[in-house]
Amino acid sequence: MKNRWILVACAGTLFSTVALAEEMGSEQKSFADLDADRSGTLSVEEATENRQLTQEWVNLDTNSDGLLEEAEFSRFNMTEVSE
Ligand SMILES: [Ca+2]
Repeated sequence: MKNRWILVACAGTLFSTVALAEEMGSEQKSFADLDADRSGTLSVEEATENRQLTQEWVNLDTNSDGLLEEAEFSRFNMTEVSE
């Protein structure tokens, strides 16, 4: 009985580790990866893949045109590193 609980606990840890790894992987997508239509800018729809990018969107879209250019996106990468 005790072993069973240890197994459940281990499985839970494993699942949360996998989930975290997947989340971190998605956060590290490059501008080119996110720019699905190769327009040279990121739309809100393209940015939804990256939750943190979506959260920072208002701060990053400095010219408020609703799109992120590569220069604006590079500020997001710098923000991420400094945190
Ligand atoms: Ca913009």
